[in-house]
Amino acid sequence: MEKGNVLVIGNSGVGKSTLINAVLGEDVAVTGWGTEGTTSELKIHENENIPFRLIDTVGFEATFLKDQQAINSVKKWSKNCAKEGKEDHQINLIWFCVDGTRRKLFSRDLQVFLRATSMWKTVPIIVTITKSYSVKERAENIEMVKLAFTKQKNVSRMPREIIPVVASIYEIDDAVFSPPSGITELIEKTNELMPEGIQAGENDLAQFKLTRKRALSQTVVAATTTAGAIVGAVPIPFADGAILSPIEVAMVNSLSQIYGVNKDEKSKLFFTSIVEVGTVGVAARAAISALKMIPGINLGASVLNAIIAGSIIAALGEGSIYVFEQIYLGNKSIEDIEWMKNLMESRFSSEFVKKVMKIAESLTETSDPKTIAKNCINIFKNK
Ligand SMILES: Nc1nc2c(ncn2[C@@H]2O[C@H](COP(=O)(O)OP(=O)(O)OP(=O)(O)O)[C@@H](O)[C@H]2O)c(=O)[nH]1
Ligand SMILES: [Mg+2]
Repeated sequence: MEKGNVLVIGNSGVGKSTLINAVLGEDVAVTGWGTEGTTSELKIHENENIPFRLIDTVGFEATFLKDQQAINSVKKWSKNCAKEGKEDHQINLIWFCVDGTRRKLFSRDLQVFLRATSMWKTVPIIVTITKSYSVKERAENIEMVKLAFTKQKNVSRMPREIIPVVASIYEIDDAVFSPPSGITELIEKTNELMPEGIQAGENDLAQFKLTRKRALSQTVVAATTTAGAIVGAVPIPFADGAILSPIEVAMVNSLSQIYGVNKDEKSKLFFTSIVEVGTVGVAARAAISALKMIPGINLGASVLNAIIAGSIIAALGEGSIYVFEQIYLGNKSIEDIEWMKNLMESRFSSEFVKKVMKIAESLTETSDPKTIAKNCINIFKNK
């Protein structure tokens, strides 16, 4: 069976490492007070008795800078996991440790926690209230945690369980002590939620990758649109739409690489067709003549050409992002050329002309290519 990963996270000194040792039944994680016993880097612990791995993290501190370091270390680890071939290092469950003796879950702690784990949007959360020595206070502490989470309103981040624990015996004096408790319950609940956590971890990772790919792609489209607007602003008759095609080919190639769609013998036709749609004089000509017909628009040839060039590239780029995304997700393949052509052509239809006119209306005779490109990108961006 697949071994899931549990991220153990919370403020410094709450007892994360002590809890990990208690669950694994051996002293593997460094614990203690002060800098001596502090966990200074992310560490994975496991043994054959427990069907999941435990990831000990750097604790959050009361200062902004230290928090930032702790947040970044979790984020960096998560991002590393997103790299190809490391998918089994995803996070499947989170234990958010809250100190039961502190009796206050500051909303700040919760914000820091949510930020550090923001990549794992649907992974189940178990809140463990550590150092729950006082049996009397346990119910109150659970309420406190519930309330703080309810206030942040994000339903998918609500904890699935809130479990008070004592990880190791706590002696009040020679006769009075608080025995370990909650550990077996924590293990049981973790096992129970793990199948769902494995699914959620996969989904969150896939979603994260998709969001990253799209963001990266949009920077490529933005840069290419700017380049296109600059080239377009050079006063040459635009009918020579071919002038843009090297830039467009480069853009489409970069986008396909981001989505891992290879350019080979098999996909040749797909690639040539995608650029053809973008370089078609049809769309450009339609747009030019439409623009010339609007009364009151008098932008001059170079601004007009820059608008057309920027619009064609932005529309082609965003259309390509959508197309490659569908292929990456497995919904379509490079054999679906007709689908791609229809989709791209629809992006260059009357909608296109309307958008170009909207851009033209927001600009003036003296607008520079960068401003023009920015307007084009905003209008054509996939929502
Ligand atoms: N007796 C007792 N002591 C505990 C318990 N949990 C934590 N402690 C003590 O609290 C101190 C801090 O615990 P750690 O487990 O090192 O805390 P941590 O969250 O890993 O701290 P950082 O690594 O700095 O983030 C240690 O001295 C532990 O012995 C518990 O259940 N019982
Ligand atoms: Mg520690």
